[in-house]
Amino acid sequence: MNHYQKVAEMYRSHPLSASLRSIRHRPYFRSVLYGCLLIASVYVLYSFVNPTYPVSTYSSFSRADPFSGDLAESYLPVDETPADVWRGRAKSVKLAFLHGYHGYERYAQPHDEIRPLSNDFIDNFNGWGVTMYDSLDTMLLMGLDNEYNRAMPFIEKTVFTLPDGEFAPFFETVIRYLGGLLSAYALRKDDLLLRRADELAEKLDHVFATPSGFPLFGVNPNGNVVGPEIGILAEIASLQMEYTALAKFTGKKRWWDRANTVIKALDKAELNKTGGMFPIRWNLTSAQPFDTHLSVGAQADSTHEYLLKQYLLTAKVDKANLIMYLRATTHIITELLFLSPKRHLLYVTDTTFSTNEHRGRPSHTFEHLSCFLPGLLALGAHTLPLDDLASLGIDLNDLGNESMFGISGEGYKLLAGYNLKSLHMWAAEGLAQTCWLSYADMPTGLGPDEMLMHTAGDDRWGKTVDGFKDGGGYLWMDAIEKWKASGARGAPPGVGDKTPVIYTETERLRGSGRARDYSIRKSGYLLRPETLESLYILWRTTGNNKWRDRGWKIFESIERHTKTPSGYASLRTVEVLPAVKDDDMPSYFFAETLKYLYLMFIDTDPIPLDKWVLNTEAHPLPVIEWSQAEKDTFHIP
Ligand code: DMJ
Repeated sequence: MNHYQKVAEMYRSHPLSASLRSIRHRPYFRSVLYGCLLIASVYVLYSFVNPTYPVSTYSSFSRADPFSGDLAESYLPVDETPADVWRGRAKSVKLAFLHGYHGYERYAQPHDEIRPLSNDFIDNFNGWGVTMYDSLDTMLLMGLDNEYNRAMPFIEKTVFTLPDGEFAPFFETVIRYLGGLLSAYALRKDDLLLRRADELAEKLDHVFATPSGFPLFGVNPNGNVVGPEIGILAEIASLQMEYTALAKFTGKKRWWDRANTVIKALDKAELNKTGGMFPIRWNLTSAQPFDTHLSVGAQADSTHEYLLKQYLLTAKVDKANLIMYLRATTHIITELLFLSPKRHLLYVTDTTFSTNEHRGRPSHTFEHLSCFLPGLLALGAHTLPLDDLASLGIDLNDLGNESMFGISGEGYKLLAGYNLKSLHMWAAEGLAQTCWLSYADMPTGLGPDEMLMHTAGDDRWGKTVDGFKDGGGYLWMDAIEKWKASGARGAPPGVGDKTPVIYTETERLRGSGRARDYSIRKSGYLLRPETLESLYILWRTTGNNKWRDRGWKIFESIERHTKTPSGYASLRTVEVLPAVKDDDMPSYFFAETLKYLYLMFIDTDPIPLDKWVLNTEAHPLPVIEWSQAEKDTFHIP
């Protein structure tokens, strides 16, 4: 008798097996046994078709009082991870940075980016060494002086020129190169960095040769420019922070004028057709919107981000940006946020208006790029007196306009009656939860680039149960009332922890399975930062360690599935194991992804959110207070 036969015999002769055998042979027990099996199979089948998920619990939600907006320490789970473990995690991130950056230095410097599978290089952002520029301030924050010192001679020698017929993409050049130089200058005060930043801005300056003062798409430092008359929102209006910081550091009025022209044009734009929010396409001659496509994702994201951040960067004196931020977020919250039908995932999508349609039509696309929004909303709730706008002389009622399409002005009135700070935090936590789940649902633990959310009718987060026109209450208004009445139990719709659903291989191949409430449109993971950015800000603003824990899980997945001998590689798909890599390591991986992870795990806060503001490429800039002399020179009221 071999080993397996012996084991089988042992089980056969076990008294329990014997009694089960005897039960199986008695007709009464046999029917009970088969009955139970039948019930169990029906239950399993039913759960597949109509799955239930644990209801969000209050304990997983970090705010106690929707009206005061105060953090309730007693509700925060205790961090069970010892401090030295967090320190070790921060060190692991630093080692990851070194691994990737040394790969770049060895195989690609001074070109733009390394190809981490072939160890080739690519010049996709002017060929001036974008990885170095984007990495400088992360090195300084991580205390990597050797790497910083090795980069400086290259920074000094870069020739900001391009062959005829080639153009620097203005937006990318500003957020990566200029932002990188200014941020490193703010941290290290090395004059070379500022000199190079100023010189680069000079080389790019022809790009502003439009009647509106909005920049064109691209510029050759020889003076030639390129780009259509219809520009893209994110590309024409994401320079305010960099040019304001440059003006402050150099004392040059021209740089402030560049920023201020854009701010003023945005402020004067006609937004009645889009509910007070900026659409994606703009006419660079008239400085007016060209379409009605509203989004916080690709081609739009950073402009919405810069409304709040420019206000914070300029020490909260520039009210125009604040008001534009309040308008944009009111429209986003009331019209662009949706709940999925089964898991009640809160997500943000884009909408388009057909002629004279009162309400935009949602695409239900949910982009990884949009996952910066929860962090932005949390940052706003943390830094603005949203629960007391009157203290700033602002009444939300006045911001709405009865003739607006998309939102009738009524939305503003409704929101004005409630605690805006809590609403923004709820939206932030619900959205961050969905962004995190898009990672946790995948076998790689990394999130896809784009999802198509399932819908069952009009699931706007802010929709009334009976329909807007019938004057019913908003869902969340209902939720607040119920919450108050119930003594604060249960999270608002879409907020709170949910269980991940990882598909089996059969479900993946079939393209459906247990309800996840979405299908995947673009399944790659491009080493993007947005979800980590929001986890970082939520952790800082709520103090709830669950966000930080999730950051660590994502880092573990990055290490496990994207690492190569010379760096880290984007994934072609997050849906299969072993993960399939792409020959690509974007510079923002060093500027943003690894920086947010590091800042999340260290036990100090070198760039507090009330003293530093991160540009859209995560380059921190210090809050700027204008002196009277600067106000006079720059004509700042
Ligand atoms: C970054 O370059 C910036 O954050 C930009 O604003 C959009 N997203 C990429 C990374 O995903």
